[in-house]
Amino acid sequence: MSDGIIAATMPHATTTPVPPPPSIRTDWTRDEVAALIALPFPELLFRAQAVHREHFDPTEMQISTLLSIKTGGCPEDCAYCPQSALHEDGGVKASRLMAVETVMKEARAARDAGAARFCMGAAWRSPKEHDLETVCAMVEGVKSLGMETCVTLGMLDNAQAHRLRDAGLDYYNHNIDTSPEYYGEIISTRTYQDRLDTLSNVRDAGINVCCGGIVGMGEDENDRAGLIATLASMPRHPESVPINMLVRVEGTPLAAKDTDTVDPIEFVRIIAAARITMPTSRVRLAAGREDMNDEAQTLCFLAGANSIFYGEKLLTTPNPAASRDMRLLQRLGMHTSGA
Ligand code: SAM
Ligand code: DTB
Ligand code: SF4
Repeated sequence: MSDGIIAATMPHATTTPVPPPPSIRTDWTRDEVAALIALPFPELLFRAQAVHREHFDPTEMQISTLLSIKTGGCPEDCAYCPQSALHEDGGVKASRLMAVETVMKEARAARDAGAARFCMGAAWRSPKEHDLETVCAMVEGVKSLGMETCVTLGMLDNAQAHRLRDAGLDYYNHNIDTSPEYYGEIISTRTYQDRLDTLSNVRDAGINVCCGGIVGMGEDENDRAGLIATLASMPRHPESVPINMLVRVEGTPLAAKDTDTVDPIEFVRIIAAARITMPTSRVRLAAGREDMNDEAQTLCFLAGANSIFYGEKLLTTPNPAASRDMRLLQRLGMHTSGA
């Protein structure tokens, strides 16, 4: 009996692992990534652009719009996040899960403004039964508008991942945030392994993985190389890799911590390393663009970032106005894409 026949007769046949194409390496070491990041800048950018052009049109930008469908009051203690209920200085006000119709209205507006993907985020440790039901209805509704869907709801078990897959979910976002060593400085209420387990449940259910991290939390160069090496040595690379620059939000522990802001050139180096090591992934220049000038963002695009969050708000913090982004893409002779 062939493998195909065995897989077809098994429940959850989608769990059969699909190996990466032979040209895609999944064995990147931290030292190799650190060496890439440290290359002379012209050399690094040349390599990143060469890899980018092998797999993508370098003039094309994927755009996704975010919506916080359930804001604040989160029981996790992520030190960067304004939505944690555990930060003493409060943060954002907690709200209940939005109604499906409200989400649809926002999704329609995002579609009409040109977004191809709609990403819905909830400040949960993991979704509760009846909430997951509602999120599945949101996914079905947004898909019916012709958009790609992404949700980020915290930890998922295997059955929850399959329910979202059955609702037609395209992407699940769950970030590893930083290196395994630095992680404990940032979050204590869930482990790195918890995150990897959720990612493997998402992957096994056949949902595309969106997974990245944050730069600027006080981590060192070794941690940044560790973040990229961890992503690039996953058995299958995440299809989307958001690289966030920390947004310092008043009331969060990281806003109070005396850490240096990241040199924009150093940030571009991380983007380039992500592009070189994960050639077929969408590398997203995610949070932090509001504080970046057009020239720094342009360098990120030249280093291989080919996705952005689009619309004036991320989840709770500001993002550049759509008109500013469109003007920048026009100045660069770039255009937006579907997926
Ligand atoms: N609660 C869910 C979870 O953490 O899995 C989903 C939402 S959470 C806000 C999604 C991601 O946004 C985090 O993993 C983190 O990487 C990023 N993020 C949150 N706050 C941020 C900030 N202040 N600056 C940069 N990135 C941030
Ligand atoms: C990701 O990596 N970044 C997005 C999305 N995935 C969910 C979230 C950024 C949040 C920035 C802080 C805020 O707006 O609350
Ligand atoms: Fe909660 Fe997600 Fe914020 Fe962490 S990042 S506190 S899990 S909303």
